[in-house]
Amino acid sequence: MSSSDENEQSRFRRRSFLIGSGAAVATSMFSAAPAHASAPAFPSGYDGSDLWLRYEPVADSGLLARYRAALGAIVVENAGAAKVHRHTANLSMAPGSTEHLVETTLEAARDELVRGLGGLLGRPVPVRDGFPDRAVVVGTPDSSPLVRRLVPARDLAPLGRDGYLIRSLTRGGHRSIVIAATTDLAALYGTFAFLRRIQAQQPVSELDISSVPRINHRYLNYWETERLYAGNNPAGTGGLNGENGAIFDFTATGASAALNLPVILDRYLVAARAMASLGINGITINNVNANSFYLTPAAIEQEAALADALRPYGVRLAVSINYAAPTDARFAPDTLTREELDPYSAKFRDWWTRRARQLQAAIPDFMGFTVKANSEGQPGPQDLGYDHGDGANGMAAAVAPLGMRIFWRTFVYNADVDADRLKRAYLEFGPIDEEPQPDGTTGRFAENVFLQTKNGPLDYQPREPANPLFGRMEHTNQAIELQVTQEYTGQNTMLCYLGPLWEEVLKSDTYATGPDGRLLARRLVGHVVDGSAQGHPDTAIVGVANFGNADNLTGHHFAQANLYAFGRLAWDWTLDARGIAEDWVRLTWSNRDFVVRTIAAMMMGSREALVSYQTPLGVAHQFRSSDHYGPNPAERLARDDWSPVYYNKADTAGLGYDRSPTGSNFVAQYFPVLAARYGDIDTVPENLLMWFHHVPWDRKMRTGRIFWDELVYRYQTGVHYVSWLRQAWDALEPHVDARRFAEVKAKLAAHEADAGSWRDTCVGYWRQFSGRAIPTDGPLSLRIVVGGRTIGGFDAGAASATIPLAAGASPRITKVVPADPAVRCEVLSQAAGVPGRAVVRATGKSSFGPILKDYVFDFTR
Ligand code: BDP
Repeated sequence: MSSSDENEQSRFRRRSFLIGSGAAVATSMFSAAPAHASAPAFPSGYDGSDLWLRYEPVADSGLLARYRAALGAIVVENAGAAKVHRHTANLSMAPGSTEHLVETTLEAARDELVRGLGGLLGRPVPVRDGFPDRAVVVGTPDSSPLVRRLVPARDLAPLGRDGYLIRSLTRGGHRSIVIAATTDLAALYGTFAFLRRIQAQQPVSELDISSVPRINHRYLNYWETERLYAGNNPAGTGGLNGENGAIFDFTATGASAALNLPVILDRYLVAARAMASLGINGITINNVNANSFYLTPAAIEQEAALADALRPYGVRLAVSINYAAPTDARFAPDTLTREELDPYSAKFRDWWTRRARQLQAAIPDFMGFTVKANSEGQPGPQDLGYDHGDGANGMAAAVAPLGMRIFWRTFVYNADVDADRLKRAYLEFGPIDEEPQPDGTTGRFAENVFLQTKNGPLDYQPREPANPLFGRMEHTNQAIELQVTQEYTGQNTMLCYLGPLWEEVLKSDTYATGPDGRLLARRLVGHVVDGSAQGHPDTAIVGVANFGNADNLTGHHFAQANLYAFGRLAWDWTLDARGIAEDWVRLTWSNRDFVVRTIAAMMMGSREALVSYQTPLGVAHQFRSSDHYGPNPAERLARDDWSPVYYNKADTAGLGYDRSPTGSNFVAQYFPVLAARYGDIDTVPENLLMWFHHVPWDRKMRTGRIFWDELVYRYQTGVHYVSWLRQAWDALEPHVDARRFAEVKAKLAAHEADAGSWRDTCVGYWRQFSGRAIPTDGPLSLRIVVGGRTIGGFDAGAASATIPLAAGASPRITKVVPADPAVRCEVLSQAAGVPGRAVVRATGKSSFGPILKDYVFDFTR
């Protein structure tokens, strides 16, 4: 490391030390960027298309030398031997592609090492036979005699099918690193984990790592037609050149017509590598409001080609289906009438068995079907008088002989069931789970049925309590469904890192009890999902994914972090969101401490800030119905339970939905400890207050403020955080490649404006009911002294404040006094005369991170 490099490093260390240390935070965040900043880690035009699989040379020369000394060769014995199934005879990449197809999983591992080590070490690392010194050896006891020799079988047994170990070994004077597993796929997982270490500049000596996923099925649900914020048309979800914005092309037209599957595009393989790097092992390729096109013979051929390309990476395919697909004319003459959709009938089951067989003939490892039935207008068994158990089991019976599964979604809310939408799913599914069976067992759902349940009881809101189904469905396999695509969390405009949201739900205590009525020892939502709470043998986690055909594949550079975090949590839900964020920053932006800490800090507060300026204190679903992006608390739709007013229940008494025992009594669906906690307005966590209670405007809150003031305070704080985000990002300019810097900067500007609109729209609407003035004692409120006069009471939501001055009075601000002494103030500019404008910056800290506001004062006579 050169001495100027060292200076750089220590300066960054000092600066980053300031982050997170009380009042100093603000200073470090808006101080000017270092004058002689070092080069960003990536080329200036880099578009983000490698996701976190970026292998730029290690910049730290000392570290680079150590890596080069330790990693001299790649040994993957018999890499080409275990060819995966290929259906499509002439499977090929589009002309001009840069990625390439592989035929085995070990080839994928080998090629990733060649690419990764070659890139990171800045010179090729050769692939060798035999056992050269300083080798990275990858394989299984079946594929590799060397691995068999180096790793005792008893060390591999606990890894199961998906776990891997990474070990430094010295044998016969040879130093090596062995990445071993019992399956080729797990060896590939280990390979990615090893590369991740080097990307994050961690040591590669004396390694003794093993890792086993906690959940068996780690899937994406890819919604090609809905809530896709990652298309290459930046104006929205759409595509360009005949593509629709989705990652997979099935029906592109015009300029892209020649690129439809079975042609394989680079981005499919980038996605496949990215999924494998996280251990994601399946993808349902179409939206849950399913188009039966995906079951037609022509589509199945295309799907088979896609499956062929993804198979070496261990990513299996599933399809979402429409329950009434058998009535679809596209299958004529093999169609059923509506009356024949009886889930117990042989006709119905045989129809699905035929479809599943066609799929399996082309895709031998096809996983099964995802089903949204009797939900939001989708057909289902209830149309014929059957329940969800009948429907799910009918389909399950049709595919069970083929080894497939049914993922039946619990996102149902039939208004006839109960007035409170949140109660409906459990009222429908709970009794089926509890039903005594003729054979003496309990629960009617078949073994190859997974109930797929959203994390919260409503619909992917920025904050929800955990769905009461977790823990309550003792007798049924249950998958948790998280939304990675940011439908309600800022879409492709707002920077919102969802790691903290998922960590919060996975680590929520269900207070579930066992048959003896005692609290279970392991009872977090994560334990329910990983099967350890209630002994479920099969387990699954599903992320509604955000891949699109934008250059960076996710629309917002920071949306990549959500896919990354989902994958890491799917593998190990006990990881913490901050650690995942830091890893991602190292892989995606830079290893410099200053950058890592600043970006991780930006990410960590971003979700809480979004809750704060969108739906603070538990007021849910205030999104305008047209796009679920902006606010519309006044909206009243034909369907009651789609309407913001149904959720906010604003009136002159207060705000929020009473689900306590004297209200809808939704709380009773939770286990007793939670039911009592949520049911009492004095014990419910304040961040869920309005989920469970209609809160009087003057209720005293824990801060001492009344509810109305606290509400407004929260909206202000959230917006102030976004203002801080912009400043924090600006300070990173010298360290971040130019194109991505500019793209994020532009998004943050829109983000700040839109956050302000959420605050203003909602506060303005609530005010009609509270009848109270907007409080001016926000978190960054201040007074200024001008010409000996002290002036205060500024509305933090206003763009500027106009201050009339007496004739001859100077507009000079001589003093700024923050209401909170911990807030730091700085006069950024004084007015040169009258009329004239001055700007004062206030910076402080909220419970979720730094906050900032630039007060603009217009002086007039
Ligand atoms: C809602 C989405 C809608 C989905 C639905 C679902 O707005 O596009 O179809 O969830 O999960 O949030 O079925």
